Amino acid sequence: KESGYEAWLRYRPCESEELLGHYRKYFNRVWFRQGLEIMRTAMQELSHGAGIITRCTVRLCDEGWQGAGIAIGLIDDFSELKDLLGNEILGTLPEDGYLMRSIEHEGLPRLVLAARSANGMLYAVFHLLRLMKSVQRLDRLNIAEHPRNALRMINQWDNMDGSIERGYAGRSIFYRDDEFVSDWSRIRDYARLLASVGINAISLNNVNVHERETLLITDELLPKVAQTASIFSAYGLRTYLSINFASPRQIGGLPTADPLDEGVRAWWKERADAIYRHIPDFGGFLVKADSEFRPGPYTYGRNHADGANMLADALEPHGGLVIWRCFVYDCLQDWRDRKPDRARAAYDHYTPLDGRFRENVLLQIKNGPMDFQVREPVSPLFGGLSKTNQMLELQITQEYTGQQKHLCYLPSQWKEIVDFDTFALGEGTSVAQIVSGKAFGRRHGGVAAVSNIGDDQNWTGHLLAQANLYGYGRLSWNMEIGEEEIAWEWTCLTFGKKEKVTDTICCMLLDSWSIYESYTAPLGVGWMVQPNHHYGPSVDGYEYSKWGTYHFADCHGIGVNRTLLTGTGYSAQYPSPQFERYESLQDCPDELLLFFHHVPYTHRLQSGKTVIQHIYDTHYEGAERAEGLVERWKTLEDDIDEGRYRQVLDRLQEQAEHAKEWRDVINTYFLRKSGIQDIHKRPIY
Ligand code: GCW
Repeated sequence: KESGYEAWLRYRPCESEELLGHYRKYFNRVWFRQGLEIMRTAMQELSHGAGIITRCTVRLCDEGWQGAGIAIGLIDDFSELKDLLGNEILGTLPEDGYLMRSIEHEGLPRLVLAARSANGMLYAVFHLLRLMKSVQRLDRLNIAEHPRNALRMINQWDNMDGSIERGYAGRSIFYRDDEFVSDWSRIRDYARLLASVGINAISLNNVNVHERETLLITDELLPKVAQTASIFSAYGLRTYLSINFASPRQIGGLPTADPLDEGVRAWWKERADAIYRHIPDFGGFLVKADSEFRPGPYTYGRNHADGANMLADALEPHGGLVIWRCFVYDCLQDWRDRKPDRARAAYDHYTPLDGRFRENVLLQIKNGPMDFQVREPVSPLFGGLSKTNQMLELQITQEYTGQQKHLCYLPSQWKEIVDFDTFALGEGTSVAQIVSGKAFGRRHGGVAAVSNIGDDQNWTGHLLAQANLYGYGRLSWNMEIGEEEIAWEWTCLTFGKKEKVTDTICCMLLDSWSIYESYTAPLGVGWMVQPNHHYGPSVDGYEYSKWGTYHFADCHGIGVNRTLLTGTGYSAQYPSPQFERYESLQDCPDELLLFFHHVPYTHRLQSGKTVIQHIYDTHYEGAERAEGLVERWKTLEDDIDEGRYRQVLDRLQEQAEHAKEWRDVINTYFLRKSGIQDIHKRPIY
């Protein structure tokens, strides 16, 4: 039975005889120049994938370039490429970019793949394999590609005991019982998946760094870290570690972790030197400090620039980076006190420090001001900072979006985020342009996302959640790719090109975020989940807690007043005209209304419906549409292998049941609070 383990790297022999003949002409000979280890990886991947597709052994050779075939090489050590493609075009190729071009040579078909770096070569090879898997011909290719973001990173939230914080697909593939695993093959397969979509960095442990993981930077554990890092290096990924800011005290025997203390600074320098002795291409540190009870510079009366710069100075001689998270807020609030607003926190903490971070520091900013809810506005820190390197943080793991039991295709959400116009430099300053570093001419930039994989046979628990990992990679490469295109690519690579299958699955994916949103927390207000594990409905689950996560529903109305005029003033963290749009009750988009405004249940939305009727309608429709996903999937029973068909069916059925629970809990709550009946008189329990 198929398990889904191969994910989108599932190669099968080409079924069309004609195309098979076409491909074989090319793969009869592949010329390449041996180079770095990544080059060898690229050639292995090519031989493996193309070997299966063409049912032939791929013939690799490094000289005697004649006849039909494929030529692969780095621009600088394959001089023939220059004659073929011209110096001009090669000269403008950015780092990690590549060209793929079909040419005819004395009437014989040839394909040339040229890259500036070994990473670029690997990406070119995976691109070529993608084309072949989606049964495209190779005789009219003229492709020039390059990544728009320099850092394309994955954050593992794995703990060494084998658990994964917010993991929904089994246990860690990296650790078990406080040790590294002994079978590395799964890690290698993970590296393949990541590299195939252009990911080039990975942090290996949870940002909440517990006792055991604090030791990852010690001589005891560094050899194992290095072994893991070498697997990723072969696929062009640099390894990062999450560190504990209190390490000098906790494991270094120092009395303090004050970032301005000379002893502390020397301690980190010494550790950085040791790390680079073990891992010459080590990426750097990822840091969660002064957040949710993690230690940080505030303990010593220092600010976050002091903390980040101290680590940056230790890494700088080795070319390492500090990635400092901006998820910093007061998590000991009193719900009675309406003055503090968690949504304001990141902006309030970090804009005063703009320009005070070292060149090798990046601030990693969650997409929204709260915490990966199904709907949030874009964090106003994007645009609020102009003199600091920034990175966007997304969550692939579905903490608040159905925990990989519900289908929720996240590229739909991410596209809205990266396309959002911050107006920071006037109209047309998108989040994508800011995080790439382009808008403000920053040296470093990029995107990171919390992984959704574990040791479940199909990696992601819900097989269709693989599309989120794939989609993240593709978007981190180029944020201009559309979510439809990504859905189509992924479906085609995973399930084959049959139109009925691709059409059905793509539409399911593309509808799924809106479906999930419609039966969960309404109109951007967020939360309403069960505390701690965050699965399933509990409208007041976070209402009277200390976390700063309130909807303020009472018998009159609901929503958080974040206006400048009468509320917390959060809206003023956005420049014009976004500020005015959110501030105004009339102009605020419906989907974010309750994030910005507290309104009576009878308030009329732009859609023409009242808030209360909107809640009822979307929850009935949402549960019905979830049921519809099951029906749509069932039409594919004869088109998909049983193993994968069943897995998905089970999850979709569970989702449909659970969506009804969401519907009922929410509708009942608001009927009781508001006393207003559903105009359609549907049953409310
Ligand atoms: O949303 C919260 C999660 C925590 C997580 C934290 C963070 C890693 O519930 O589990 O901790 O965000 O992003 O630091």
